Amino acid sequence: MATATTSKELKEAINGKLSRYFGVSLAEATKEQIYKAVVMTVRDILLEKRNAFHYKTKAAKGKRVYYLCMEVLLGRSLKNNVYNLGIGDALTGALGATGVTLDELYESEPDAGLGNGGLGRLAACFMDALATGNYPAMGYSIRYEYGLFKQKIVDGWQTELPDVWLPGGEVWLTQRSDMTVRVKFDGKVEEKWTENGMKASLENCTEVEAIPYDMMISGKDSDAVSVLRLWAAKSVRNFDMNSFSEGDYMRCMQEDNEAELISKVLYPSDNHSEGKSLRLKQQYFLVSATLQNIVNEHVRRYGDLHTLPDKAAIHINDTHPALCIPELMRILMDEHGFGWDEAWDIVKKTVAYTNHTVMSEALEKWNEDLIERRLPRIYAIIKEINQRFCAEMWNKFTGDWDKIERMSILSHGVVRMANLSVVGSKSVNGVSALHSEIIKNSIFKDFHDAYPDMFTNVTNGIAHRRWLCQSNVELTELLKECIGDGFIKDASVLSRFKDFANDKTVLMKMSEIKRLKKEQLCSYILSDMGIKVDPDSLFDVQAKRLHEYKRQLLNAMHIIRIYNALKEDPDLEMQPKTFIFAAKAAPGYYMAKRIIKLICSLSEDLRKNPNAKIRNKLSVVYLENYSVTMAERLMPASEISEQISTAGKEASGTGNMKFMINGAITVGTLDGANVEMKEQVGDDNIFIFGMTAREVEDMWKHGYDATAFYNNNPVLQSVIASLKAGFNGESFADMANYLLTGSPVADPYMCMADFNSYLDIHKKADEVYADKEKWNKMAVYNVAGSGYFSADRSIKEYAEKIWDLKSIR
Ligand code: 26W
Repeated sequence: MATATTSKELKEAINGKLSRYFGVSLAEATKEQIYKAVVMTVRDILLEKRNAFHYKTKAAKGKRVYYLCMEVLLGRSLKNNVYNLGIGDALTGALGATGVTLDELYESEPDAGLGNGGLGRLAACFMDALATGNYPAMGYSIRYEYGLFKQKIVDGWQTELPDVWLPGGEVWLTQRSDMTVRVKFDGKVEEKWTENGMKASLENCTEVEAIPYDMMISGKDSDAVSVLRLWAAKSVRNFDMNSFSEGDYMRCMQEDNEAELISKVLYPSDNHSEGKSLRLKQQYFLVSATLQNIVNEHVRRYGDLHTLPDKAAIHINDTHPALCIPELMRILMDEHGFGWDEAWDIVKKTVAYTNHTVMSEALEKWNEDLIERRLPRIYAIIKEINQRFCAEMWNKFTGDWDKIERMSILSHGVVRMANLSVVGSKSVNGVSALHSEIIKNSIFKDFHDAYPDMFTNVTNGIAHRRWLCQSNVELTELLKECIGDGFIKDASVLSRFKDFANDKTVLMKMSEIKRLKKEQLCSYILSDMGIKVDPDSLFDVQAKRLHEYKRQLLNAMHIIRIYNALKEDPDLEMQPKTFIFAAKAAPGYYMAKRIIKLICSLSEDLRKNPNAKIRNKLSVVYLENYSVTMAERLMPASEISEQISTAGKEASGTGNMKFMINGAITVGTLDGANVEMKEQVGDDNIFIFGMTAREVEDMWKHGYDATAFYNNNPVLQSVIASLKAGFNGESFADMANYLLTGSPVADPYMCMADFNSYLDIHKKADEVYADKEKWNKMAVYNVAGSGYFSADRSIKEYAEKIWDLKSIR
């Protein structure tokens, strides 16, 4: 079948799907049936494209990249694929008289929320950029049955509900039973002498089937299609007849459930490792299934595994898939007869690692006995890797026991996954210039001393076609009028928009577009949450995971400050403001949930304030259930983007880039990619405040004295007093204590230290906002400066600097 791309062909194809799968014609079909038929049709186009690209890659004997990640936060797919394939008009034509529009179909798609936040969304943006750059790429993750929980706010508290995405999302997945593999857990290592030396195998182990489901991701006007392979766990069901004869039917069924639990649900913590056995199983499940798949395909194609490093780059996205290092060793040695040195050489030339966080609670450490029990062969290999590595370090740093101890993979009964990742990789990179420097001087200092050349930086980027072209059509049209459409494929072209910074008509249009996007957001908030928002107010937005280090609390303190000023003088002249928050908290993270409660109470308190003068000038909105799709509505409508983490803590941030490309102005610390954003737009087009990473370090080292800030600052005193007095009938004395006295625990993110500087920068932002032309000019510079933060650029850097990967043309 030739690829359908005209209206007529698409209509025929959709009709075919409807009659074959649902027994209805286009005229009779429900919206849901049409949605599914359209997706199946698009999927066919992608499959055909992928096959053609596959063929080309094979002919060129091209190297491939394999990107391993425990999370992929895809959001919706239909709009993105239709856009990238350029078949929107044809599809609209095909839908013709059905009465169902393409937009309605887009809206009916559930988000694939198979990720928590930045890490997972980055993986999704990268799949897009890889395809657009014509790189042969496969992403690997888990086909969780339940994605990130749905957030429901009840009386200001977050509650969690399961996210059932498969019924609407499954239609994107193509089951590849032919590539099913088995993953082994538990058991005992048996070593046997064979002709090829000692061979280890696992006896009495538990086996789980890993079934791959493929999802295609189209590039923009390119030949390549990225394949995302998601593994689902299935019980092997070789029923234990003994237990059946004993009538232990229920036990059998329970074992079934245990196997399938592995791919049941995404762990909802972000930047916090829990050390749970099921999570370890998930990680090994992903890693083992993926490596078996990569190795099988390589052997099928090339017959010999010695060439693996020339044909495959295996990338581990944070330490979560780090077990791929011992797993590749296992496969090479136990299944393909390689000796240790040969196998290690291949691993070290193939695997590369990206670090995404320096937060100590996020650094994964598994109990040795857990790994030993669950993965005995892997444990033995890790021990051997460690022994050899420590011996090597002993030669390099003879006598420096402390250093060697710090670098050791095994220590005090735990396996340090970050150390394993560095030891087994050819390259380690951070995700922004600042972060890449910090890891060299902090968590990986010893490794950097030993192998300085291993370390590099690749600053994150975003799929600018999704975050600009698809979610802000109006701004995209304006850009096309001004600078042509070259930026769609090459985001660096956006810099030409600078030339329009003094063009009054363009500045006017910028402001009209922002206004329109704000109105659209307002109607969405009204219809979805029943909350009325004033589009004439300034939209000041903080949207990201809820975490102490991201300092939503500092934002709340600023709002309390304004509230207090208004209570004192309701006639205070000020630009009316709406502070918008969107964030999910890890279910077990009490402090994060408490911050949500504070924001919601503040919001209610303001809503109930009897004085309309106050109400009209200040409001707070907490958007429930933040998701990729919500972000696509939110970013284009934002005017101020809050990127206010304690400097040194946010590895990069990618939300910051999404706001920027939509013309929002950043209020931010010199943290993560904010530093480079400032370089791109110039000091005058970003609002920077607060301590630098070095100042933060110093202050923490020399003792952070919150009370000193409090004693010298009456404004801070009034904010603390208000927290104690409370909002909407509830005291937040606990938060006041947290900020002030370090009780019950100290605020390690030092909100009090940056408070003054934060107020000052907001004052400055207010002044500029009053001068609309100046503000719009800043917005122009931000859009123009955002081109660097395209994922296309990030991927090109990975391909050149780390993977040695060529695009196939
Ligand atoms: C094991 C628990 C756990 C889960 C997720 C630990 C750590 C993570 C992630 C690495 C956290 C994360 O998403 N980090 C974010 O990665 C983004 C993409 O590089 C960066 O932009 C963010 O700054 C960083 O917080």
